[in-house]
Amino acid sequence: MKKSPVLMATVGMILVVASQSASAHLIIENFKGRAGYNEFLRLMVPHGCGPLATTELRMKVPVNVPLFAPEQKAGWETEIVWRKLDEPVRRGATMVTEVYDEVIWRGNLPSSQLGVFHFLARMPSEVGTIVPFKVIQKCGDKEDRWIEVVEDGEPAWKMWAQQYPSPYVEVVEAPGPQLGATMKQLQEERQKQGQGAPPE
Ligand SMILES: [Cu+2]
Repeated sequence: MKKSPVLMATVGMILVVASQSASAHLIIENFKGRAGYNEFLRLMVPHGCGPLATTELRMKVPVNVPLFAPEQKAGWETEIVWRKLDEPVRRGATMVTEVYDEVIWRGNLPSSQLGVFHFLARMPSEVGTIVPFKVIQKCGDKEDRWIEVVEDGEPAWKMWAQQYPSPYVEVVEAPGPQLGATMKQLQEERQKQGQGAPPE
């Protein structure tokens, strides 16, 4: 059958729409984190597994993120999974024997709605680092694994050439210390005020 121009145009539009929805992946809002900052980040879940509602999200906490806290999300069960270290490591004044491994959110998110999952994460200090937050999205028995990353040293945009790119942030230069002063300045000020060490 000879295709009419109208039909061709319609087919073209469907392809465009389909590829647009396919590229609305799971992402971290803004894709950016300031070096060394405690950032409040948002995992955006714009769709389910095809038409299926999302019932669980498992997000991996990268090893170079030393501080992490997920929001307690209304209507969702939030679980943190810890990982025991082979050797304890020193973090500030304390010895750490366990680190964050994963956060699991369980609930129900219709495929046509945007889910937003907040969390706090401390950024590494090296500018240009890509910090992936790999996510397994479960929709009942089906799952989509948003875990693909690029090789070290590749530009961040190449993440979008992957079929199931991991949500990520790229570490960008901080405009200055997050608290407006360096740790040394703060320590001096604490001493002046006769304050002890701050709580962890
Ligand atoms: Cu998508």
